[in-house]
Amino acid sequence: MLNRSPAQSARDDTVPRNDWTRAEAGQLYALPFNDLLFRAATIHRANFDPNKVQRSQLLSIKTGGCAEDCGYCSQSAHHASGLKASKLMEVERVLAEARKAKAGGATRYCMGAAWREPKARDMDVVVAMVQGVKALGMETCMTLGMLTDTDIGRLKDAGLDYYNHNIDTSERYYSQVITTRTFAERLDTIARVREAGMKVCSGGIVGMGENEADRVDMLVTLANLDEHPDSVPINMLIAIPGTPLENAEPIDPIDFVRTIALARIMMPRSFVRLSAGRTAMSDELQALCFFAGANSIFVGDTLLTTDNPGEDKDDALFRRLGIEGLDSEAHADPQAADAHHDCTSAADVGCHGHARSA
Ligand code: SAM
Ligand code: DTB
Ligand code: SF4
Repeated sequence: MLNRSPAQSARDDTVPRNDWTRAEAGQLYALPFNDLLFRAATIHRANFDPNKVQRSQLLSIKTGGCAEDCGYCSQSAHHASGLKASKLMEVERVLAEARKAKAGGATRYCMGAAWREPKARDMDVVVAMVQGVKALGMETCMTLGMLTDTDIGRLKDAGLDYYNHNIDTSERYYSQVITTRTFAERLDTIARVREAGMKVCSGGIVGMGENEADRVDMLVTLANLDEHPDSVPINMLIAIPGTPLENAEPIDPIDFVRTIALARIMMPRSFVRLSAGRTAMSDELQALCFFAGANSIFVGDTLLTTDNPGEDKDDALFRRLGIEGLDSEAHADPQAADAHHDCTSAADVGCHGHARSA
Protein backbone atom coordinates (compact mmCIF):
# COMPACT_ATOMS: atom_id res chain seq x y z
CA MET A 1 0.00 0.00 0.00
CA LEU A 2 2.80 2.40 0.80
CA ASN A 3 4.06 2.05 -2.77
CA ARG A 4 1.04 3.84 -4.19
CA SER A 5 1.05 7.57 -4.73
CA PRO A 6 0.24 9.52 -1.55
CA ALA A 7 -3.00 10.84 -3.08
CA GLN A 8 -4.22 7.39 -4.11
CA SER A 9 -3.45 5.87 -0.74
CA ALA A 10 -5.14 8.74 1.06
CA ARG A 11 -8.40 8.13 -0.77
CA ASP A 12 -8.35 4.48 0.22
CA ASP A 13 -7.39 5.31 3.78
CA THR A 14 -10.45 7.39 4.59
CA VAL A 15 -12.16 4.24 5.86
CA PRO A 16 -11.09 3.60 9.48
CA ARG A 17 -8.95 0.49 10.07
CA ASN A 18 -7.81 -1.13 13.28
CA ASP A 19 -5.19 -3.51 11.95
CA TRP A 20 -2.23 -1.16 11.78
CA THR A 21 1.21 -2.69 12.09
CA ARG A 22 4.03 -0.83 13.77
CA ALA A 23 6.15 -1.21 10.65
CA GLU A 24 3.50 0.31 8.40
CA ALA A 25 2.84 3.20 10.79
CA GLY A 26 6.59 3.74 11.20
CA GLN A 27 7.01 3.95 7.42
CA LEU A 28 4.30 6.59 7.25
CA TYR A 29 5.92 8.61 10.05
CA ALA A 30 9.21 8.51 8.14
CA LEU A 31 7.80 9.52 4.73
CA PRO A 32 9.30 12.61 3.13
CA PHE A 33 7.62 15.45 5.05
CA ASN A 34 5.75 16.82 2.03
CA ASP A 35 4.35 13.39 1.14
CA LEU A 36 3.25 12.80 4.73
CA LEU A 37 1.56 16.18 4.95
CA PHE A 38 -0.13 15.86 1.58
CA ARG A 39 -1.52 12.48 2.51
CA ALA A 40 -2.72 13.62 5.94
CA ALA A 41 -4.26 16.80 4.53
CA THR A 42 -6.05 14.83 1.81
CA ILE A 43 -7.56 12.48 4.39
CA HIS A 44 -8.47 15.46 6.56
CA ARG A 45 -10.32 17.16 3.68
CA ALA A 46 -12.19 13.98 2.86
CA ASN A 47 -13.64 13.91 6.37
CA PHE A 48 -13.73 17.46 7.75
CA ASP A 49 -13.89 21.08 6.72
CA PRO A 50 -10.16 21.96 6.66
CA ASN A 51 -10.86 25.58 7.60
CA LYS A 52 -12.84 24.91 10.75
CA VAL A 53 -11.23 24.27 14.13
CA GLN A 54 -13.19 23.63 17.30
CA ARG A 55 -12.58 25.83 20.33
CA SER A 56 -12.57 23.78 23.54
CA GLN A 57 -12.01 25.15 27.01
CA LEU A 58 -10.57 23.50 30.08
CA LEU A 59 -11.20 23.94 33.76
CA SER A 60 -9.41 22.30 36.65
CA ILE A 61 -12.32 21.45 38.96
CA LYS A 62 -10.00 19.91 41.56
CA THR A 63 -6.37 20.96 41.55
CA GLY A 64 -3.23 19.32 42.92
CA GLY A 65 -2.47 16.82 45.66
CA CYS A 66 -2.86 13.85 43.31
CA ALA A 67 -1.74 10.41 44.53
CA GLU A 68 -0.35 9.41 41.12
CA ASP A 69 3.26 10.12 40.14
CA CYS A 70 2.94 11.05 36.44
CA GLY A 71 6.38 12.49 35.67
CA TYR A 72 5.04 15.38 33.60
CA CYS A 73 2.38 16.63 35.97
CA SER A 74 2.37 19.71 38.19
CA GLN A 75 -0.49 18.21 40.23
CA SER A 76 1.20 15.10 41.59
CA ALA A 77 1.75 15.08 45.34
CA HIS A 78 5.02 13.25 44.58
CA HIS A 79 6.60 16.30 42.92
CA ALA A 80 7.65 19.68 44.29
CA SER A 81 6.10 21.88 41.62
CA GLY A 82 4.97 24.44 44.18
CA LEU A 83 1.34 24.15 43.08
CA LYS A 84 -1.24 24.87 45.76
CA ALA A 85 -3.79 22.07 46.09
CA SER A 86 -7.47 22.94 46.28
CA LYS A 87 -10.74 21.15 46.97
CA LEU A 88 -13.38 20.17 44.45
CA MET A 89 -14.99 23.36 43.10
CA GLU A 90 -18.58 24.24 43.76
CA VAL A 91 -21.00 23.54 40.94
CA GLU A 92 -22.12 27.17 40.59
CA ARG A 93 -18.53 28.35 40.12
CA VAL A 94 -17.95 25.78 37.41
CA LEU A 95 -21.13 26.85 35.62
CA ALA A 96 -20.13 30.52 35.82
CA GLU A 97 -16.78 29.64 34.19
CA ALA A 98 -18.51 27.55 31.54
CA ARG A 99 -20.84 30.45 30.67
CA LYS A 100 -17.81 32.69 30.20
CA ALA A 101 -16.16 30.07 28.00
CA LYS A 102 -19.29 29.79 25.87
CA ALA A 103 -19.46 33.58 25.50
CA GLY A 104 -15.83 33.48 24.32
CA GLY A 105 -16.73 31.04 21.53
CA ALA A 106 -15.95 27.64 23.12
CA THR A 107 -18.35 24.88 22.11
CA ARG A 108 -16.77 22.17 24.23
CA TYR A 109 -16.12 22.29 27.95
CA CYS A 110 -13.59 19.93 29.52
CA MET A 111 -13.40 19.51 33.27
CA GLY A 112 -10.36 17.87 34.85
CA ALA A 113 -9.71 16.64 38.38
CA ALA A 114 -6.38 15.67 39.92
CA TRP A 115 -7.52 12.28 41.14
CA ARG A 116 -6.34 8.72 40.78
CA GLU A 117 -10.09 8.03 40.81
CA PRO A 118 -13.11 9.90 42.16
CA LYS A 119 -14.58 9.03 45.55
CA ALA A 120 -18.25 8.06 45.67
CA ARG A 121 -19.15 11.31 47.47
CA ASP A 122 -17.49 13.41 44.75
CA MET A 123 -19.65 11.86 42.07
CA ASP A 124 -22.85 13.73 43.11
CA VAL A 125 -21.08 17.04 42.58
CA VAL A 126 -19.43 15.96 39.34
CA VAL A 127 -22.75 14.72 37.94
CA ALA A 128 -24.36 18.09 38.73
CA MET A 129 -21.51 19.82 36.85
CA VAL A 130 -22.10 17.70 33.75
CA GLN A 131 -25.85 18.34 33.85
CA GLY A 132 -25.33 22.08 34.29
CA VAL A 133 -22.79 22.43 31.47
CA LYS A 134 -24.94 20.29 29.14
CA ALA A 135 -27.88 22.57 29.89
CA LEU A 136 -25.82 25.49 28.54
CA GLY A 137 -25.74 23.69 25.21
CA MET A 138 -22.03 22.87 25.34
CA GLU A 139 -20.39 19.57 24.55
CA THR A 140 -19.05 18.07 27.78
CA CYS A 141 -15.84 16.21 28.53
CA MET A 142 -14.44 15.09 31.87
CA THR A 143 -11.17 13.60 33.00
CA LEU A 144 -11.27 12.23 36.54
CA GLY A 145 -8.84 9.29 36.50
CA MET A 146 -9.95 5.67 36.77
CA LEU A 147 -13.68 4.95 37.01
CA THR A 148 -15.84 2.15 38.39
CA ASP A 149 -18.71 0.91 36.23
CA THR A 150 -21.07 2.71 38.61
CA ASP A 151 -19.23 6.00 38.01
CA ILE A 152 -19.35 5.43 34.26
CA GLY A 153 -23.11 4.77 34.36
CA ARG A 154 -23.73 7.91 36.39
CA LEU A 155 -21.68 10.10 34.04
CA LYS A 156 -23.43 8.67 31.00
CA ASP A 157 -26.86 9.22 32.53
CA ALA A 158 -25.87 12.80 33.37
CA GLY A 159 -25.26 13.37 29.65
CA LEU A 160 -21.46 13.36 29.55
CA ASP A 161 -20.40 13.34 25.90
CA TYR A 162 -16.72 12.37 26.19
CA TYR A 163 -14.49 10.84 28.81
CA ASN A 164 -10.81 11.79 28.53
CA HIS A 165 -8.29 9.21 29.62
CA ASN A 166 -4.92 9.43 27.88
CA ILE A 167 -2.56 6.52 27.34
CA ASP A 168 0.13 9.22 27.30
CA THR A 169 2.92 7.27 25.53
CA SER A 170 3.89 3.83 24.27
CA GLU A 171 3.49 0.78 26.49
CA ARG A 172 7.29 0.44 26.48
CA TYR A 173 7.99 4.00 27.68
CA TYR A 174 5.01 4.23 30.05
CA SER A 175 6.80 2.86 33.13
CA GLN A 176 9.55 5.47 32.66
CA VAL A 177 6.94 8.18 33.17
CA ILE A 178 4.38 6.74 35.60
CA THR A 179 4.85 4.01 38.21
CA THR A 180 1.65 4.24 40.29
CA ARG A 181 -0.63 2.68 37.66
CA THR A 182 -0.17 0.53 34.59
CA PHE A 183 -0.76 0.97 30.89
CA ALA A 184 -3.20 -1.96 31.09
CA GLU A 185 -5.26 -0.18 33.76
CA ARG A 186 -5.52 2.81 31.47
CA LEU A 187 -6.75 0.63 28.59
CA ASP A 188 -9.23 -1.11 30.88
CA THR A 189 -10.92 2.18 31.88
CA ILE A 190 -11.05 3.26 28.24
CA ALA A 191 -12.65 -0.05 27.21
CA ARG A 192 -15.32 0.15 29.91
CA VAL A 193 -16.16 3.77 29.02
CA ARG A 194 -16.54 2.69 25.40
CA GLU A 195 -18.65 -0.35 26.29
CA ALA A 196 -21.01 1.91 28.20
CA GLY A 197 -21.56 3.89 24.99
CA MET A 198 -19.74 7.08 25.86
CA LYS A 199 -17.35 8.77 23.45
CA VAL A 200 -13.69 8.21 24.22
CA CYS A 201 -11.09 10.99 24.21
CA SER A 202 -7.62 9.47 24.42
CA GLY A 203 -4.23 10.61 23.26
CA GLY A 204 -0.90 11.40 24.77
CA ILE A 205 2.09 13.64 25.26
CA VAL A 206 5.18 13.97 23.11
CA GLY A 207 8.47 15.56 24.04
CA MET A 208 8.94 13.46 27.19
CA GLY A 209 12.23 11.95 25.97
CA GLU A 210 10.47 9.17 24.08
CA ASN A 211 11.79 8.06 20.69
CA GLU A 212 10.02 7.96 17.32
CA ALA A 213 9.02 4.34 17.77
CA ASP A 214 7.28 5.27 21.04
CA ARG A 215 5.22 7.95 19.29
CA VAL A 216 4.32 5.53 16.52
CA ASP A 217 3.47 2.75 18.98
CA MET A 218 1.25 5.06 21.02
CA LEU A 219 -0.76 5.88 17.90
CA VAL A 220 -0.87 2.22 16.83
CA THR A 221 -2.35 1.32 20.24
CA LEU A 222 -5.03 4.00 19.89
CA ALA A 223 -5.80 3.23 16.24
CA ASN A 224 -6.06 -0.51 16.91
CA LEU A 225 -8.67 -0.18 19.66
CA ASP A 226 -11.94 -1.84 18.61
CA GLU A 227 -13.20 1.63 17.79
CA HIS A 228 -10.97 4.65 17.33
CA PRO A 229 -11.16 7.21 20.12
CA ASP A 230 -13.59 9.87 18.87
CA SER A 231 -11.10 12.43 20.04
CA VAL A 232 -7.30 12.23 20.14
CA PRO A 233 -5.48 14.97 22.08
CA ILE A 234 -1.83 15.38 21.16
CA ASN A 235 -0.04 17.33 23.88
CA MET A 236 3.44 18.79 23.58
CA LEU A 237 5.07 18.44 26.99
CA ILE A 238 5.00 21.61 29.06
CA ALA A 239 8.16 21.01 31.10
CA ILE A 240 7.19 22.06 34.61
CA PRO A 241 9.88 22.96 37.17
CA GLY A 242 9.93 20.50 40.06
CA THR A 243 8.61 17.58 37.99
CA PRO A 244 10.89 14.70 36.94
CA LEU A 245 10.53 15.82 33.29
CA GLU A 246 11.49 19.44 33.90
CA ASN A 247 14.64 19.05 31.79
CA ALA A 248 13.25 16.81 29.06
CA GLU A 249 14.68 17.49 25.61
CA PRO A 250 12.00 19.37 23.62
CA ILE A 251 10.61 17.56 20.59
CA ASP A 252 11.71 18.75 17.14
CA PRO A 253 8.71 20.77 15.87
CA ILE A 254 8.81 18.90 12.55
CA ASP A 255 8.46 15.62 14.46
CA PHE A 256 5.53 17.12 16.34
CA VAL A 257 3.79 17.82 13.02
CA ARG A 258 4.63 14.28 11.87
CA THR A 259 2.87 12.95 14.99
CA ILE A 260 -0.25 15.01 14.25
CA ALA A 261 -0.21 13.88 10.62
CA LEU A 262 0.14 10.23 11.59
CA ALA A 263 -2.76 10.52 14.04
CA ARG A 264 -4.90 12.03 11.27
CA ILE A 265 -3.99 9.31 8.78
CA MET A 266 -4.50 6.41 11.20
CA MET A 267 -7.69 7.78 12.78
CA PRO A 268 -9.24 9.60 9.83
CA ARG A 269 -12.58 10.46 11.40
CA SER A 270 -11.47 11.36 14.91
CA PHE A 271 -11.02 14.88 16.19
CA VAL A 272 -7.26 15.40 16.51
CA ARG A 273 -6.77 17.98 19.22
CA LEU A 274 -3.73 20.27 19.26
CA SER A 275 -3.67 20.38 23.04
CA ALA A 276 -1.02 21.44 25.57
CA GLY A 277 2.11 23.32 24.61
CA ARG A 278 0.84 25.99 22.22
CA THR A 279 2.45 28.87 24.13
CA ALA A 280 5.78 27.47 22.93
CA MET A 281 4.60 27.12 19.31
CA SER A 282 4.90 29.70 16.54
CA ASP A 283 1.90 30.56 14.39
CA GLU A 284 3.68 28.76 11.55
CA LEU A 285 4.01 25.54 13.54
CA GLN A 286 0.35 25.64 14.52
CA ALA A 287 -0.58 26.33 10.88
CA LEU A 288 1.31 23.18 9.87
CA CYS A 289 -0.54 21.23 12.57
CA PHE A 290 -3.90 22.41 11.20
CA PHE A 291 -2.80 21.51 7.69
CA ALA A 292 -1.75 18.07 8.93
CA GLY A 293 -5.22 17.47 10.37
CA ALA A 294 -5.52 19.00 13.83
CA ASN A 295 -9.04 20.38 14.21
CA SER A 296 -9.44 21.47 17.80
CA ILE A 297 -7.53 23.68 20.22
CA PHE A 298 -7.93 24.65 23.85
CA VAL A 299 -8.72 28.35 24.15
CA GLY A 300 -8.51 30.64 27.17
CA ASP A 301 -5.63 31.92 29.28
CA THR A 302 -5.03 28.68 31.17
CA LEU A 303 -5.16 24.96 30.50
CA LEU A 304 -5.47 23.15 33.85
CA THR A 305 -2.57 24.68 35.76
CA THR A 306 -0.40 26.18 33.01
CA ASP A 307 -0.58 29.10 30.59
CA ASN A 308 -2.29 29.02 27.22
CA PRO A 309 -2.07 31.66 24.45
CA GLY A 310 -5.42 33.34 25.29
CA GLU A 311 -8.31 34.73 23.24
CA ASP A 312 -6.61 37.66 21.52
CA LYS A 313 -3.70 35.61 20.20
CA ASP A 314 -5.95 32.78 19.04
CA ASP A 315 -8.42 35.14 17.37
CA ALA A 316 -5.49 36.71 15.52
CA LEU A 317 -4.16 33.28 14.56
CA PHE A 318 -7.52 32.17 13.19
CA ARG A 319 -7.87 35.43 11.23
CA ARG A 320 -4.36 35.06 9.84
CA LEU A 321 -5.12 31.55 8.63
CA GLY A 322 -8.72 32.12 7.52
CA ILE A 323 -9.86 29.55 10.06
CA GLU A 324 -13.26 29.69 11.70
CA GLY A 325 -14.43 28.13 14.93
CA LEU A 326 -16.91 25.29 14.77
CA ASP A 327 -20.40 26.31 15.89
CA SER A 328 -21.25 22.80 16.86
CA GLU A 329 -19.33 19.61 16.49
CA ALA A 330 -18.78 18.52 12.88
CA HIS A 331 -18.83 14.80 12.45
CA ALA A 332 -16.76 12.90 9.99
CA ASP A 333 -18.79 11.97 6.98
CA PRO A 334 -18.51 8.23 6.29
CA GLN A 335 -19.81 8.68 2.76
CA ALA A 336 -17.44 11.49 1.93
CA ALA A 337 -14.69 9.60 0.18
CA ASP A 338 -17.08 7.83 -2.18
CA ALA A 339 -19.90 10.29 -2.55
CA HIS A 340 -17.94 13.30 -3.70
CA HIS A 341 -15.53 14.21 -6.44
CA ASP A 342 -11.78 13.88 -6.10
CA CYS A 343 -10.80 16.92 -4.06
CA THR A 344 -7.19 15.83 -4.05
CA SER A 345 -6.77 17.32 -7.50
CA ALA A 346 -4.99 20.64 -7.79
CA ALA A 347 -8.18 22.33 -9.02
CA ASP A 348 -10.06 21.34 -5.90
CA VAL A 349 -7.72 22.44 -3.18
CA GLY A 350 -10.43 24.66 -1.70
CA CYS A 351 -13.09 21.99 -1.60
CA HIS A 352 -15.26 22.03 1.52
CA GLY A 353 -17.81 19.65 0.13
CA HIS A 354 -16.70 16.79 2.28
CA ALA A 355 -17.46 18.34 5.62
CA ARG A 356 -20.78 18.70 7.26
CA SER A 357 -21.89 20.14 10.53
CA ALA A 358 -24.07 18.26 12.98
N1 SAM B 1 -6.06 12.95 36.64
C1 SAM B 1 -6.63 12.67 35.40
C2 SAM B 1 -5.81 11.75 34.58
O1 SAM B 1 -4.60 11.83 34.65
O2 SAM B 1 -6.36 10.97 33.83
C3 SAM B 1 -6.97 13.89 34.61
C4 SAM B 1 -6.10 15.11 34.53
S1 SAM B 1 -4.60 14.98 33.64
C5 SAM B 1 -3.81 16.49 34.04
C6 SAM B 1 -5.02 15.06 31.90
C7 SAM B 1 -3.92 14.90 30.88
O3 SAM B 1 -3.21 16.12 30.71
C8 SAM B 1 -2.83 13.90 31.16
O4 SAM B 1 -3.21 12.60 30.83
C9 SAM B 1 -1.72 14.37 30.24
O5 SAM B 1 -1.81 13.70 28.99
C10 SAM B 1 -1.99 15.85 30.09
N2 SAM B 1 -0.94 16.64 30.75
C11 SAM B 1 -0.78 16.78 32.09
N3 SAM B 1 0.30 17.53 32.37
C12 SAM B 1 0.86 17.86 31.18
C13 SAM B 1 2.03 18.61 30.82
N4 SAM B 1 2.83 19.14 31.72
N5 SAM B 1 2.31 18.75 29.51
C14 SAM B 1 1.49 18.21 28.58
N6 SAM B 1 0.39 17.48 28.87
C15 SAM B 1 0.08 17.30 30.14
C1 DTB C 1 -5.39 16.57 27.41
O1 DTB C 1 -4.94 15.63 26.73
N1 DTB C 1 -4.76 17.70 27.62
C2 DTB C 1 -5.52 18.57 28.49
C3 DTB C 1 -6.83 17.75 28.69
N2 DTB C 1 -6.56 16.54 28.00
C4 DTB C 1 -7.33 17.49 30.05
C5 DTB C 1 -4.76 18.91 29.72
C6 DTB C 1 -3.46 19.61 29.46
C7 DTB C 1 -2.82 19.92 30.75
C8 DTB C 1 -1.56 20.69 30.60
C9 DTB C 1 -0.85 20.93 31.87
C10 DTB C 1 -1.58 21.76 32.88
O2 DTB C 1 -2.19 22.79 32.54
O3 DTB C 1 -1.50 21.41 34.06
FE1 SF4 D 1 -2.79 12.96 38.81
FE2 SF4 D 1 -3.75 13.12 36.33
FE3 SF4 D 1 -1.60 14.59 37.10
FE4 SF4 D 1 -1.36 11.97 36.80
S1 SF4 D 1 -1.86 13.44 35.17
S2 SF4 D 1 -0.57 13.18 38.55
S3 SF4 D 1 -3.35 11.24 37.48
S4 SF4 D 1 -3.67 14.76 37.86
